Amino acid sequence: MYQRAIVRKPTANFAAGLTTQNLGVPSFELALAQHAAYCEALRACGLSLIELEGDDRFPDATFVEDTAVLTPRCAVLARPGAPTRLGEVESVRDVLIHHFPCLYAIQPPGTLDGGDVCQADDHFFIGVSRRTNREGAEQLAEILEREGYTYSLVDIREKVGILHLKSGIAYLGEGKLVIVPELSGHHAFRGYELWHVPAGEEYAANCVLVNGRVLIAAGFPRFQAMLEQGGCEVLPLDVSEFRKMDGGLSCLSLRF
Ligand code: CIR
Repeated sequence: MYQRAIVRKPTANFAAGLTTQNLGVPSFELALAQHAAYCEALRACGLSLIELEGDDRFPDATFVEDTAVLTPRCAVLARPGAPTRLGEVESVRDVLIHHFPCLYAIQPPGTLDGGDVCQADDHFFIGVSRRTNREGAEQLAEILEREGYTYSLVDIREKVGILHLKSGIAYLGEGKLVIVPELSGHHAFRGYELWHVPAGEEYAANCVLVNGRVLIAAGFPRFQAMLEQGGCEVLPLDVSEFRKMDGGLSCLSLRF
């Protein structure tokens, strides 16, 4: 069970962050309202929130998940692959040192975005992406092994439209893995019960299981129906403004 989550509201210059989407300029007001609803949903799932101050030097800093990897045994400070995001880690470290006696950090020349790391019980899928380089992925793998976890590396550099590994997969517990068609043939996912995201609804793959409920992006009815028919309690949330900046649901919080 998660007890806490770290979140950070978007700043007024949020639209100056990085994006590969062509969905228009996000509305700051709407992003704030969507973020508030997201925080409320986390609280409804029983989490108490640690809210970091916004910092307009870092317009992407609302996507806090990219700054660390949190596990029940240790935390690892990430080293974001986008140079404009490197400075986001400092304020997250200042929080994590109070909660994780065992705190590691990815070192240069390694880069790693938390969005490339998906925990499935005691196993971790680590994406090698346009943000996470092999060096960073291998550093994380070594740390996780030391802590008694297993891992597999998944190279997504050639996968069109998948910025981070968790843009394309989500673990729902008990061996169930939500997955987009582009990734479903990868050998790392053999042995899992694959829940295929319907064509056209790939964005919804980035969902997150929080204390028995699955937070999903609103507006993906076939995916939502699939989860409900599979017995999940689903909480749809509108994250349209974050999508415009390449962000999904999971990246808006660090849960532990
Ligand atoms: C970026 O490009 O870094 C941000 N605009 C979006 C990051 C989203 N993070 C994630 O999917 N884990």
